[in-house]
Amino acid sequence: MHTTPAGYRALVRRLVSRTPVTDVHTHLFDPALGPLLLWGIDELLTYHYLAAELFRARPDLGYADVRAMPKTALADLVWKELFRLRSPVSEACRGVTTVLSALGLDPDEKDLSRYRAFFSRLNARDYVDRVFDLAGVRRAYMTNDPLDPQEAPAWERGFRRDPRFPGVLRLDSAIMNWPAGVRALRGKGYRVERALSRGTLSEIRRYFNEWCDRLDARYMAVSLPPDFRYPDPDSSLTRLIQGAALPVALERGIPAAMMIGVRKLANPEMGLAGDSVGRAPIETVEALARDFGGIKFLVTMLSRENAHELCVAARKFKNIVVFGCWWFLNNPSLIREITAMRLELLGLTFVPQHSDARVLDQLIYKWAHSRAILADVLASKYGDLAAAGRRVTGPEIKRDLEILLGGGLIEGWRNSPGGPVHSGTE
Ligand code: FIX
Ligand code: ZN
Repeated sequence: MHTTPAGYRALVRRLVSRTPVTDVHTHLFDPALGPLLLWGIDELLTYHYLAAELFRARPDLGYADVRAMPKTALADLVWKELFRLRSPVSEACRGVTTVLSALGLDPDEKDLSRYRAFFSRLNARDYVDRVFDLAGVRRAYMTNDPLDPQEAPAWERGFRRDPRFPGVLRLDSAIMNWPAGVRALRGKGYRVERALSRGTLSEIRRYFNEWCDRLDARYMAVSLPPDFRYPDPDSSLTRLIQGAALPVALERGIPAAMMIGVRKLANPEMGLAGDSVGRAPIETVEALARDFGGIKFLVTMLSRENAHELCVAARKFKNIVVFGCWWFLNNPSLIREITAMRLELLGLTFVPQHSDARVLDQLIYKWAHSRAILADVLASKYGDLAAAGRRVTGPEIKRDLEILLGGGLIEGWRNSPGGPVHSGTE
């Protein structure tokens, strides 16, 4: 009978492994979007997490030299430096090892030739089925940017959707560093000016609405720097969020996702790998939740300290849904700490993890690793409950896991039109 943490651990691990996951934030794409969906050994090894670790191992390498390398040459170098000359103990390295083993490959080949031969025999659509099955993923929300010239044409032509890839409208390219987005928005036919007039805010709302329709967007998302403030009448970003993004989220009844604490290009030489972290004032999150009570805010924060403060904010505001252990927090030691903290402060009312996968195969490791930790932490909580005289049964655990992993906290919630809405328009 599982009445101790150890007793529960085997049961919970088994049930977690069988619970299909809704992955609420990835950079994966519907296979119909062709080359945008990255997969295979060379993409795995040139993931920006591993690029950053390559420079740690080989500080003599020039940033520009590495940027100029062909993808296969870079993958060969990463494999040699991080997997052959050193044990692949980092989370990103261990992840590749987990993927290779899950695919039935020897994860300790001396070079990439056998892996490349294996992947050369696969096609994207079949491989999506195989990875989703191995990872136990039911749906993987995309990150869609209509202002990305590589992505927009397929959406404008239209294509048959794979329901496993729900759309998400990403706002960064339109509203960050205003007026940087003006040219791209005008190029899409939106009559926006540099000044954030009523007319420009109205056109940006039209852009959001038209593309939420086209994407069937389940939510809108933006990543925000640690110095983002609300209220802040002097900030274009704040005015764009307040006057365009949030009114559209409210009228459409979809959540607004805020991913807070990223300092873009702290080292510009490293591109995607050059972003860093900063602690943000939790007061900003609380003020938005308070002033836009009819909107559900999906929030994840990048700094470890903010992870605790966000749990407290979520206790104060029912329209905050905390999700994932984002990016630099997506490491076993921190996932364990943050998940325990969330269960203790929020019960089952949070989304424990998202993969942030950029390469399809990563779903396998990101979910295998996170499932194991979630199971252990939950088992210890069920053991604590048993010690308090309350045994939790298998069916109850299955129910709890569906709540945590099934996506219900994101989907199926219509913003209640109630609550004060400061539209923010002039
Ligand atoms: O803003 C985001 O969606 C971040 O997750 C990415 O920009 C980041 O590069 C990433 O993939 C982290 O895991
Ligand atoms: Zn992301």
